[in-house]
Amino acid sequence: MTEAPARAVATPVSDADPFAHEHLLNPDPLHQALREAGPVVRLSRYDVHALARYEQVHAALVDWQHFESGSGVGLANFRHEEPWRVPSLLLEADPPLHDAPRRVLREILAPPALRRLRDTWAATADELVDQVLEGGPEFDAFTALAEAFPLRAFPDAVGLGPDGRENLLPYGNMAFNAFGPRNDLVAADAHRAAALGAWVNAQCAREALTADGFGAEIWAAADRGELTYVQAPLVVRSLLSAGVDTTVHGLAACLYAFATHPQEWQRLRERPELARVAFDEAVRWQSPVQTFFRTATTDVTIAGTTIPEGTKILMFLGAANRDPDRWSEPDRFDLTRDPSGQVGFGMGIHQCIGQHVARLEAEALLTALARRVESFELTGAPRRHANNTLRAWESLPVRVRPAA
Ligand code: 4MI
Repeated sequence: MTEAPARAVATPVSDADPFAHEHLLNPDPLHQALREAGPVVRLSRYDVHALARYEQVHAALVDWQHFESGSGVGLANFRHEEPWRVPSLLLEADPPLHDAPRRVLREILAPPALRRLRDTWAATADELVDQVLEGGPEFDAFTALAEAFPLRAFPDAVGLGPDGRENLLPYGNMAFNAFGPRNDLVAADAHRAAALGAWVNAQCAREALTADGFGAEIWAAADRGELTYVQAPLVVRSLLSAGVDTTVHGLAACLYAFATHPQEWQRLRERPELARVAFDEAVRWQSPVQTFFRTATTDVTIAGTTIPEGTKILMFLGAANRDPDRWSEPDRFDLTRDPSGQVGFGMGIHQCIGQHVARLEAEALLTALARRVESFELTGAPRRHANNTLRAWESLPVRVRPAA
């Protein structure tokens, strides 16, 4: 950290690259440094301002009038740069354009609408956990559970056809990399970007979707005039972009948390109704979505630093979720705390619309595990996967002691 020349306020400057592998794989030291540097930090590498404290991240998230999403929520500024795909009608839009797609999807993904999935997903989770445990007490909890469960549950709920589902995770990985700079991670997927994009877009067509899933409900909303027929496939695309990798890494965060906090696992086994709180606390503690950008709609002054109109602001959700000014013992995964207010799902008009789906998946998987697994522990070092936005995993080797 170095000091900028004294002006109204000396805004701290950092030349750190938050998208370097070092920080993506182990973000906590940089997060602490940025929080301690000040309420606003200029990142000289990218010529953007950054917020890492809870107070400022929260304030920016709820102030969509000054911090817009329509110019993109990644580093690329859609005012000057061509987006890599047609912008999302939800994520990369502001009121009033954002409102109709949001309203439609909110209804479709609201808790009452998800009730029909509860028993199905409980059975899917029981079956998966039985299968995994039949293979012996040692396995990779990331691939065998955190990846496998959402892939068994979510695509069917959307109404995807059987073919090509192996493209979902690579597409998500690519989409979340695309919010960052055009670094090595983006380059690594460049050769398949067109093919993955074409597959996903093809799945958004009405004909590609079953008659009984979220996808069909989006098209039905278009029939009722709540969306246009041009908007409908893009709203389906949002489900496919946001609905898989986020949940996979959120569940992985839970499994990692319990593998390293055996007392918390005992607490969950005694009170399985804590599964949902456990998921929210894991989302706070790990923040599967680490960062998003906004763009200043006017010159905005935060704590004495003026952010110029039209420039990007990087919000560190993961840093805000561990800000010691907001959370006591923030680095502890703790089922007795109240994690509500965490910003891992965002806050305000863009707050995650799929969070009830994710929580239901977590509830199904954790409850199934709590019945069958007395304890579990890591058998080796977990491996992270570098992604420009996600706090992602590659491997979580565990050994379990099955319940009697
Ligand atoms: C918060 S993650 C996410 C949300 C929405 C979309 C993608 C990612 C989208 O494409 O609408």
